[in-house]
Amino acid sequence: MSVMRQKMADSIRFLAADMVQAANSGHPGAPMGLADIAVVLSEHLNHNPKNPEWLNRDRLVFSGGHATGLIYSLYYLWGYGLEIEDLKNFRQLDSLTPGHPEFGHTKGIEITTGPLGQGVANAVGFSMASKFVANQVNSETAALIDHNVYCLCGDGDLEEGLSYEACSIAGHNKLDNLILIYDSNKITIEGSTELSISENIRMRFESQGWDVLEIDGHDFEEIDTAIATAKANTKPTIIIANTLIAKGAGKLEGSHHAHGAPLGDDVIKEAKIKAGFDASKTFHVDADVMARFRVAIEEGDLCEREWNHRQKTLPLMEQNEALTALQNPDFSRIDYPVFEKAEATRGTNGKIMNAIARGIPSFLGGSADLSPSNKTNLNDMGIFPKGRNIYFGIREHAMASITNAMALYGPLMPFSATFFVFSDYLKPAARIAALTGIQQFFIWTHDSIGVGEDGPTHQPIEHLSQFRALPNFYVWRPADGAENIEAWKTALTMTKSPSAFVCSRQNLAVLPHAVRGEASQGGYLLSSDEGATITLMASGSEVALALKVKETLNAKDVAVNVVSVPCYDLFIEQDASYMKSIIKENTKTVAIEAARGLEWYRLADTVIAMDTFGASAPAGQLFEKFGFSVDSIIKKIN
Ligand SMILES: Cc1ncc(C[n+]2csc(CCOP(=O)(O)OP(=O)(O)O)c2C)c(N)n1
Repeated sequence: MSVMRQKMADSIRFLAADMVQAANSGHPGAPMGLADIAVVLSEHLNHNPKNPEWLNRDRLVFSGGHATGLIYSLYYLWGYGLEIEDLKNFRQLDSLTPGHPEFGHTKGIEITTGPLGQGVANAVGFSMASKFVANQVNSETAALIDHNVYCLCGDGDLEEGLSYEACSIAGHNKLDNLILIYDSNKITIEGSTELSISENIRMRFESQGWDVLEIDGHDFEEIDTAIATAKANTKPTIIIANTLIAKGAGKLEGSHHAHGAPLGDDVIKEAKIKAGFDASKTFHVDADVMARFRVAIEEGDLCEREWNHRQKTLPLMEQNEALTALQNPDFSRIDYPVFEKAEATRGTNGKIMNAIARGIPSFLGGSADLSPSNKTNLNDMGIFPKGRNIYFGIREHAMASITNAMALYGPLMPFSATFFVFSDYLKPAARIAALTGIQQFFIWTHDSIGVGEDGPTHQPIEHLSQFRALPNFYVWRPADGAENIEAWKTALTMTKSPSAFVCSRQNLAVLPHAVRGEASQGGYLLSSDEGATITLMASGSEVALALKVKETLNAKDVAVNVVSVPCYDLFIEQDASYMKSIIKENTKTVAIEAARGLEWYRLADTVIAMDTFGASAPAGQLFEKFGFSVDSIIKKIN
């Protein structure tokens, strides 16, 4: 048995080494160090290479996304459809094997990783998603959802602050199906981890409520026993696997020089000879090794068929209905509120979210300890894992990485919430959501200097520009409740994009319009005059201000159009004829926004925006001070 396992592990090692050598770029060290673990993990993993979307599969996250030599070798060997040619094209243009694993690009990849630490939080998210769905669909006697979540991580992942946040949440929630395998090779790019970290990982995880196992990560029996123990555990488990980076790579074994550079032909040849492989062959896998790995296809098919059978048995009928309801959100069941009086958009947004939650059983989420301010509590919906309100604690980065994974889990529509200014703390996860095309909803309230007395630390200035610069990310800043509803209606249909709802702390007047479908195009003509010479564009709280400016100018016989732009990103995607119908030619274009505003120069001649940080004072005084008053704006237009 162990002779075969050794041959399988060495086959992975040399595929990875050959890939990096051929590409003349990549990371051979981690794949070679993890190869033994990967072989044993293959024996435990329940998955179906022919149906990577099977709901009850074990989830496998590679938090060290740089280990693509290992990842693609495994998906090739397991039979996910990658061919040897794809491995030869590693890191090349348009290949199926890019530098870091990309969800939706290569079959089997559960989530895009590369920014260290995020994968650990994603694994926590997959586990949390499974716990919620299991609570909805399992009964005491029958389980539809009973899979495990595995995550491979390295020193870098555990040095990242994000892993502390995420593992703390995992321990607190007793995520017993979560198994973190820590590739403890004590090497990062710059050298030994002794240079930068000296804490006791065992004690750290124990204090976070985890079970800790420690093994020799090159001993097949120890790996096997540890994984079996972890599967049976009632807590999340970390397996500290002591390994050698680039195991089997001769003089480079254990060296940080093997982390991220080709090993060199000579080293690879010597290593192959030492392992009893034919050194003249590259990208080669013996038939017996291939056959052993490809067992995954038959076993996976059997697993899924057994599960399908389970699903059809009588005691599960009710659970099946619950699962079907989660999987098929019916948006016609949402009874949207009507807003008739001035209200902060954080308030209207909270009411809309509650309406959505009442109609859509898969809608769930939480805030980083700000739900009373964000207005995101889902009333009468209970607390996670049974209910739909998740208490993330003050852990924004983990929160958004967790909701990324929850969204990819399958049947769930998650949201996460915080103050807009603290979106900084979760930006890396928002970026992955946009890059990957994950539909999750970011609720970001307290959207401008309108925050008032809390002062400049709490007043977002550059954030709208930052998130509008992110491709495939849609930032909504509604001007009132009706626009807020349009924003949600549009965002719910955008299943391949994250959407953010940037909402005011302060009350905003109801605009003089009925619910306007045009908001779904990002921007629309809210109020227009025959022969207008000026077009005012604004979002959120500045729309009402623009209307007041128009009123004053109208009194001076100046004709003005006001364009409300609840979603700048969508607006600039509209075709030229739509844009021309909204921003009339030969009008002086002016954008008004209590934010940095740099992106408005694409649409406007004059931009009235924030050039500095805000200040601590009542919001009304701040709008005056920073030039967001009718008089000040009219002066700037002239
Ligand atoms: C957030 C983040 N910072 C920096 C990097 C660059 N980086 C990639 S791998 C790595 C070292 C990781 O060390 P370890 O996890 O021990 O991996 P190993 O050396 O075992 O391959 C660094 C700093 C990154 N990918 N993500």
